[in-house]
Amino acid sequence: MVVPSPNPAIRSRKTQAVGIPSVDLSFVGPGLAEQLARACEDYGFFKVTNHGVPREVVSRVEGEMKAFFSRPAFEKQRVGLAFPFGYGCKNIGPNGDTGELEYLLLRADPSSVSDVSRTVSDDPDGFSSAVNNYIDEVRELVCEILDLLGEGLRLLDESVFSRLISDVQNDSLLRINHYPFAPKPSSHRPDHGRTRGEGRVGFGEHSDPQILTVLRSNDVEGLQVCLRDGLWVAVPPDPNSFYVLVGDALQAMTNGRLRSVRHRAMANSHKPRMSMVYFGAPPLNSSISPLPEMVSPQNPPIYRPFTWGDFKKALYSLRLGDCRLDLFKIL
Ligand code: GA4
Repeated sequence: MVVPSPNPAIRSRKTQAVGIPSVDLSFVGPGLAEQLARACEDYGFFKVTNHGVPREVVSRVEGEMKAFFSRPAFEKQRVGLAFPFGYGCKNIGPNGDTGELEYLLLRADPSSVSDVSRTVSDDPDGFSSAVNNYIDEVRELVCEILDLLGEGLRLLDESVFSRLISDVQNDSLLRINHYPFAPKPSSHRPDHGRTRGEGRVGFGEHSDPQILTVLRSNDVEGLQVCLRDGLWVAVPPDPNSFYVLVGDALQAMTNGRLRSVRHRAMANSHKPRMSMVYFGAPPLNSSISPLPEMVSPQNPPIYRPFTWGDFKKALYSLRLGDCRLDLFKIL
């Protein structure tokens, strides 16, 4: 299904049914790496099936998070308010962005998970092991995808992306978003926080700053992605699969050959939605610059080199929907 964009210029375009690419990781044979690289280039977004992450690992962490979000507000707030890590309700980031959601945002490392578990759960060891197992599995999945991408892009060093995520100092994050069901407002009320009568925005339009994002949601719709031609597409939920999104850092490293995908989440009016999002990020001191294979006299570097730490500083000074890579463009 294609959803009209809130941007009138885009809205007026003819919409058409668009399929979202799907990559079966159990496929053994030639062409898998190329198929995956093409999905990243053409869509910046794809679905992964037969990903190898055990169902029990997913359902355990999902159970822990359901229990967490069903606690009274004062108990959830014991984690500490998200500045940027901790429990957040409606406020996103430090610069005034808001959405119809509550969330838990954690560093994806065992010591941060264990700190949080002590305040959120009656069984901290159970909580920690559920979250850490999930993080280990999705990190492995991200590295497998990035190695295939390196192969599909025919890089000299195929592991150049995955090494950044498997580095012990990686700055990856885990975000669990809970979108409580938001009843449709009656038609005579003003259209606050909505995209022209299309429902309320759960999490506004943005791209992810990191290298690669892996997202899993329950069976409730809400995620929408913006394709290269400006069409917004509703992504059908599939709790048995993961969705993969290209981030800004990967766009910079591929000198714009891959582009980070803009996406948003709408609040569902019938059922609560929960998504678990792993953001694969490099260590803070890693240099992010266009790879030599992506640069030629015809394709001069678009971005000046920066460290992941520099980029983080920039993104926390901007709004959610801003195109932060523009700050690093060579003019
Ligand atoms: C968007 C992607 C991730 O959810 C996130 C977000 C972060 C936050 O919630 O703290 C930011 C946002 C995200 C980019 C701009 C800044 C920072 C909120 C915000 C307004 C965790 C991330 O890494 O960048």
